[in-house]
Amino acid sequence: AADAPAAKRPRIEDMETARFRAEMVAGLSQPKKAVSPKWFYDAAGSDLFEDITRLPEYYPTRQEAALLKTMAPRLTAGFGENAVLVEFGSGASEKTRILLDAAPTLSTYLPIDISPDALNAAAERIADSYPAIEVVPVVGDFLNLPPLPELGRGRRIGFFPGSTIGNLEPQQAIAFLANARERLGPGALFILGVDLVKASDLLVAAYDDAQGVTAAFNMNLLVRANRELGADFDLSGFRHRAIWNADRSRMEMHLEATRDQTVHIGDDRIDFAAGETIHTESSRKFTRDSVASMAAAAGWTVQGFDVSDDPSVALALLSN
Ligand code: AVJ
Repeated sequence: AADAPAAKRPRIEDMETARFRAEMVAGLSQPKKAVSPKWFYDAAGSDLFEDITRLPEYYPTRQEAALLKTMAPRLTAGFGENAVLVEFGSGASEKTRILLDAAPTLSTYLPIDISPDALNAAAERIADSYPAIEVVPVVGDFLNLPPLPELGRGRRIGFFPGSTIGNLEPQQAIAFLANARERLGPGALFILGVDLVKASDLLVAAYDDAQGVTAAFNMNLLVRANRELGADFDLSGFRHRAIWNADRSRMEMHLEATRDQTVHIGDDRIDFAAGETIHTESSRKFTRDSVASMAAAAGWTVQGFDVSDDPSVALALLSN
């Protein structure tokens, strides 16, 4: 088959791409099409998310950074000697600096992220800025935690800022927190950032900004599928939607088909009816009570719960 046409040559896929393909095809073959938001974060998607965090409408990053700055001395007071900070979904590790600046007794920083590009760049920047801290980056999906290296003898502190926990279904979030508690071991602490329920117009604006950056972030899923999977999504056939689902207390992002169409992903054919959507992300919004019951179901106790100025976000300090 030396003269086989290029399109028929086998395509070599790494495991991550094979997983992306399997999840895209499975997710788009369901009656209600849905794909996990974790696939947003290729190099371009990670950059777009960084752009989102600087948008005037997207308050969570700014509000959380300000709150973290205020709270850092109190949060880090209980770390003790040789503490190990384990960050789940570390991205650019920007907020981490606020904690590191306030935690002189920290010995090790272990960032876990699904995007190797974002992870390595961030780990290098942190190692440069904090020469006394050992930086041990781990590539992986925090829902399917790789074994963590044996590290130090100090207390382990989980750090999960940015309301990323809001992306998880309620049962998934509890399972994640329980698993993290197990992995972090006795005496662990956990600093959890959550976005809080507020007026729906503020929430919708945060996920449907005037400059269209969030729309580009959402559409990047299709761009990535075209590039990595050889799919043939026509981007002009889809539009970004941001919807507040009050019953489930969550913002939803969808990609809505603007006309009937058929898309190919390799040998798989996916039919879309006009108006049909791919549900690409849920971002749950919490209350103090909903955080407390989620934490309790995972075996944690809420030791502190601090709320920012409006638009409000919160930092919960959990202990065993
Ligand atoms: C990084 C998951 C917390 O849900 O607000 C931003 C991602 N999606 N704009 C969020 C996101 C649309 C963000 N998280």
